[in-house]
Amino acid sequence: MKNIDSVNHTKGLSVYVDDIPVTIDTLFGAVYASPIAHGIIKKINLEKAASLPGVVRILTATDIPGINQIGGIVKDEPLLAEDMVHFAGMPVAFILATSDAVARHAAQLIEMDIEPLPVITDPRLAKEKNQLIVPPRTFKTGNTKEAFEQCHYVVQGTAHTNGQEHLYIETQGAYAFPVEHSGIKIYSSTQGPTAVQRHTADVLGIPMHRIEVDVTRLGGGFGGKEDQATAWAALCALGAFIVKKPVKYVLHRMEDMRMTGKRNPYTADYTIGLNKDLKILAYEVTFYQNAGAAADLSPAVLERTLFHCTNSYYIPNVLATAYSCKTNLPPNTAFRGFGGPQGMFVIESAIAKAADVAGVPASTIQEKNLIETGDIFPYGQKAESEARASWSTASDTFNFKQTEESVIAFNQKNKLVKKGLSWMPICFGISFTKTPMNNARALVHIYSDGSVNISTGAVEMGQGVQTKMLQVAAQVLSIQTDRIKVNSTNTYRIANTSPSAASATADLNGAAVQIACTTLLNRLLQTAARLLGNEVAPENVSLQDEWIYHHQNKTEIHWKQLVSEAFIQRVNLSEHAHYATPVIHFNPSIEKGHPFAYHVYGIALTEVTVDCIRGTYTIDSIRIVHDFGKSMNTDIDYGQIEGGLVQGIGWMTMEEIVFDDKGILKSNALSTYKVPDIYSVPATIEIVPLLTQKENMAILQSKAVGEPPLMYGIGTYFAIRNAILAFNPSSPVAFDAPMTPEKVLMALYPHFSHEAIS
Ligand code: LUZ
Ligand code: MOS
Repeated sequence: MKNIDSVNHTKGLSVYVDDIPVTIDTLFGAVYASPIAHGIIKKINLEKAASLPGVVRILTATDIPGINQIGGIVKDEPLLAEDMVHFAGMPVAFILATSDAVARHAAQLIEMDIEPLPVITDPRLAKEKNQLIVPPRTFKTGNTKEAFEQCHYVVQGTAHTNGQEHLYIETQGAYAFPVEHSGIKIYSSTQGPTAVQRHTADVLGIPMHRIEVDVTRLGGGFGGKEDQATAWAALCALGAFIVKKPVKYVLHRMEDMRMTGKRNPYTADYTIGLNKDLKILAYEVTFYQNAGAAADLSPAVLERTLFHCTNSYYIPNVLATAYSCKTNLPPNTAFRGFGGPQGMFVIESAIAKAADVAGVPASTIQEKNLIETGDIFPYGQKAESEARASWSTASDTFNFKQTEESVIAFNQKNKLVKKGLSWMPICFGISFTKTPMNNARALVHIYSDGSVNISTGAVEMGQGVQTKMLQVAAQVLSIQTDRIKVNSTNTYRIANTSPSAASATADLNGAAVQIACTTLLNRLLQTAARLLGNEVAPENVSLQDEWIYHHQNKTEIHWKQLVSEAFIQRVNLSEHAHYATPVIHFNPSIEKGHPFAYHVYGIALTEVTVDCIRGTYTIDSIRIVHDFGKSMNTDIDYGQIEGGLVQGIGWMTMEEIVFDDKGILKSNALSTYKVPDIYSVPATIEIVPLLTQKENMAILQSKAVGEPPLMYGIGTYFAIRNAILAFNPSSPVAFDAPMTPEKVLMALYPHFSHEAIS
């Protein structure tokens, strides 16, 4: 089935926040944000800005009727700065004006007297000063100290990954309307309508039931709108609440880049120990997460890093500690993979370094240590592993041996152009790591004309979740897809939603749709049995392609007639259903449990070519074997793999976030922050499904696909590294992503200093 949005997207008819028709009395908002990263506010001068014609009102923290707080996990994040600023870009005031241009002009006229305080941008320094967001976490299994003593190879090192800008095509934004009885209706570009509702209620000091949040779709989220859509929505709501007029604020790209958090950068120290046979016996790792100036989702991201620190390998002795470090950067946040990629980069670095020391290709160590079904992850869950199946399918399908030999032959023939290969297995746990978040609801109405309307907590952000919701309903009810409409996501129809995140949205909401539709179907089958006569038992009646069957005989009763009869017989044609993932649990006091419904596996084989004069590179091919379970929509799922892969490549190679030591973002526009484009994607992307037909807890057996493929992109880093080593085997190539062309050049010619090259 095609994505239900594809035609309107192509025609430009799909509606985003900025496309909602603007009412004539709408006011436009603009944020005045702190120009410096850390300081004490002495004085704010609003006079010049306030006197600009068209400025209606300027709101500061003192105007907030409820509490000035939007922190989710930790209450450490004011909506508007009070007496301190903690990062450059921190909102201080919100201007309401009659036009967008006037509001932004006024923001430039605000003056602030700030006493600067020392700025910390380095997480290790923050840790030294004991500036932690939450207490550290440690996952432990076996005894690493004893295990290292039995190791033939013990290798230590450090690895760093930088942040990543979400760069959703649609920037953050909201449009809030005052409604009667002091209520507010908010259109928000958010992955978490309930988070917007709850925090806005807190800020306005009113109950949640007065706040309706409505989301039709997002032009991308990638985690950046899981928690960080809240501020703009709450500010618009605050304006609408106080001035009693609609308020709209859609951020410009540079405002968005400057004021919002990004993927958490990490730096880590590792020690890995292997025996003579290259079995990994022990792994110790310490992660320093750069959280930025407030907790936001960083504590949960930190947790997912620990869950993924051994990727798809079985390691019997593990000691992994993670620190969430508070720095003066915009609060970092969820980003596709949510700490998993950061953890996986470190184990892959450790394996690559161990391979250098042992004088074998990394793939030898990777293959020997793949996790098997029955092995226990460091957090206590037993694996249902597809790691080896993925590896061997890829090895056969993509001719590992031959590819390796052709790369060696190429490198022998060519002096100034080198190829590199890498294998990147992935293993990603599906479920929110916070067990209570794994639930969802659906509301399904069948109207008397036989048309169906579905509401769930799922937010469409381009990932095709609404298409999947529709498919689930069509399959259970056995009706044509064009009889079904999926509604916007709205907190008045569906309450207490978890954000659309963790790759789990289709699983959770789809299961709720499945339950609701099954209940409705059973009611209708009882109606059909009554229609067919006294002797007919409902168990012998079924609905197939819109027709009622009795035993396997088609009857004269069509869906539309059945619904119409049910309506006349006063059968309930609406159903609200709740789903909570069974089985999962986790005990953080011992850091053990069964946190994931299942894992998604796969492997990518990456081949790159490096120009050893210029340091530039091209990705020749990426060949993937991916564990889809049984994909319910291959168009959508292949699209997720291609998109995730390219986003992962961007993070690993070209996307370079630069803050100066004063905490000011230098890469603050698309002219200084490079994302992959059509010229930089691999010439060949091949995706092969792993054919397993096992039971799993995914919706219609179709495993979650949103985040896992991003981590295939990590392979590109190691393929480039191998090409560099083919040119200069003694290069001390650092494990320091992204591997930009500049870094490649330095690594090819390490005897030149930075100064000599520039
Ligand atoms: N968000 C969240 C996530 O709140 N918890 C998670 O475990 C998670 N995982 C991936 C992406 N977003
Ligand atoms: Mo996400 S990183 O699943 O919002």
